[in-house]
Amino acid sequence: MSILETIASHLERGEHDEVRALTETALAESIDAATVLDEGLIAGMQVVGEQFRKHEIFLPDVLMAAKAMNAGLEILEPHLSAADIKSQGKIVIGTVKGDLHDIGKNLVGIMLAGAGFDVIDLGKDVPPERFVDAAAESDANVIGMSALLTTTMPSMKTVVDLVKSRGLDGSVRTVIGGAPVTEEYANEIGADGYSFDAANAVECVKRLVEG
Ligand code: B1M
Repeated sequence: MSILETIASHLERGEHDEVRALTETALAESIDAATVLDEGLIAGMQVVGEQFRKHEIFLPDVLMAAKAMNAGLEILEPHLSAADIKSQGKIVIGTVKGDLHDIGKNLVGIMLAGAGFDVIDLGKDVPPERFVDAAAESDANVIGMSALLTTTMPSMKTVVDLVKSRGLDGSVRTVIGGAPVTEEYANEIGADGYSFDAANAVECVKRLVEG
């Protein structure tokens, strides 16, 4: 078993100390941080999601896996972010109201900060008004929303509608993402952009800021 497969399998078992230590070892062995993320941490979390869907594991197991994922992400973060880059723009980001899934949103924030954006992270379970107020107060160029539950996706439309009704749609763009979210849904609700993963989110936000 490769070290990346070993990281994935410890993550599946929620063994955060092992995930942290092996993530450090992988970096010390000069494995690229993005590869450790994709083929170790995210690969393990995909298995967890599938097992949870089939009722082979339960919520506490998923929580342990999430803790292990965060332990690995903490080690990777400085390697995914780059310092001293001229600001590319400002983005307010958060997980929408009713939704507590923040691992993907955190990853998107890390990658955007690494690409030189000022990231204002509102956290999770963020009410629609809070996204729009924060963008207006901070003069942000973009609002980024994450949703992992089909039941919380409609909150994204509320935010898009609020941006329009407050007349901010000339200056503030909206981008959405998260496992159940699709490009079709983004078009349907009138969001300006959609991204399927964190790296793609950077490209999308750059395009929106450049106009
Ligand atoms: Co929950 N959960 N969960 N969960 N959970 C899912 C989402 C689920 C698909 C599992 C399943 O059934 N297979 C399912 C949703 C079903 C649905 O709605 N269709 C589900 C459920 C049902 C629930 C609960 C309702 C369970 C319950 O209580 N009975 C509950 C809801 C709580 C709530 O939010 N109100 C719940 C709870 C939890 C935990 C708290 C235990 C934990 C979250 C911990 C945390 O985030 N701090 C958890 C987890 C970990 C998952 C799975 C297993 C993994 C999610 C994850 O972190 N993936 C998930 C299964 C799955 O997604 N396969 C599942 C790794 C992460 C890197 O990927 O978040 O997709 P992801 O982010 C990606 C892209 O989507 C994209 O980029 C990221 C990086 O590439 N992206 C963006 C994300 N946001 C973006 C924003 C952008 C652009 C791209 O622009 C702004």
